[in-house]
Amino acid sequence: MAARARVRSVSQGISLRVFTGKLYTSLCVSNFPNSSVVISDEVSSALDEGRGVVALETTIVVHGLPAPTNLDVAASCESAVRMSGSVPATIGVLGGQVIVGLSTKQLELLAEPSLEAAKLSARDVGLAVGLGRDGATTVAGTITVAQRVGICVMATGGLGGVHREAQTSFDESADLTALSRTSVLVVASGVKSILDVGATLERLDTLGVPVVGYRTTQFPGFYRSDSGFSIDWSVADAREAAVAFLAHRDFSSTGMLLANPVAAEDQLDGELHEQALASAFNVARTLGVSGKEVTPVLLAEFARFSAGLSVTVNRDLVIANAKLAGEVASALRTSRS
Ligand code: PSU
Ligand code: MN
Repeated sequence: MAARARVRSVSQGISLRVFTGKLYTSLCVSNFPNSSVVISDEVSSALDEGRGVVALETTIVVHGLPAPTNLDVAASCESAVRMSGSVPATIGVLGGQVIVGLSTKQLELLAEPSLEAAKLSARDVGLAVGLGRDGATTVAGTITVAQRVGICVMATGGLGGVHREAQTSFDESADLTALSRTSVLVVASGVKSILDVGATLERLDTLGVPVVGYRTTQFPGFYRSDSGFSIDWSVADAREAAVAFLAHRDFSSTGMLLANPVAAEDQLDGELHEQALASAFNVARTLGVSGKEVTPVLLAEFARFSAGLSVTVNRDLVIANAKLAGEVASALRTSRS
């Protein structure tokens, strides 16, 4: 206790000097006092009152969708959550502060290209805080922050996963491993169709993350309603999803993927999807991108090739996911009591 207290007071004015020897070890196990998570008043009172809260990510806004659609989609997702009776908590990092419940102005700032906000996965959030940076959080980054502040539902478009040719590139999104250790229910339209869907489902199995279809036993295909892969579980409504997640939490510390397919009438045409996919892979190969740039480059080429149709589908599905997440968050509240 005394050692901890001492470390805290010493590290108030932290300098590189403290990252040595014994002190370093103690610091690692103590709460870093300079760490900062700011929760907006609205989100904070919702959490206090036990209302439904839905975490929303910012990578899709900053790196996934083109301007000006990106900010419209973010606002529509927030409205969709509110219409479901829950409170949205859009998460990002500004000047080293993790903000849970970004205001419209803050989100605009984060999406400003000149800010060059980083793409923050789970492993990056602490570093962005420690080094005072700006960044948008991925699914992995967002659920890590969500769990830290007591939010257990999030919505996105498509989860990250195993990339095609991962056997040589080893490119597997940290969304998967983050979900395997973070007890958050993520609503998504499956995983992005740029990925190896079958391999991703196998990894989710290995990692102990349940995949539950919303009113379907076919795994959604992001821009398409059906990826062609079937899944074992499905729920009929938000209340069933909430009950299933609560029971899952009783036996496991992993998260859960609630897979919500885009409406059949809103999906991207099958042939156009195949052609856009081929073109996206070509562009990525020509540019020689790797790491965190792969997904944004593939999505951007999809948008260009389909003349914006993929963006419309992406918008429709992410808003529908935010709505469903809002319903689940509200149902969790009533199912608990
Ligand atoms: N869903 C979308 N568009 C996106 C993403 C999700 O409809 O851009 C983002 C999420 O932030 C997800 C990330 O975590 O893509 C995956 O990136 P990577 O493959 O580099 O892990
Ligand atoms: Mn990757």
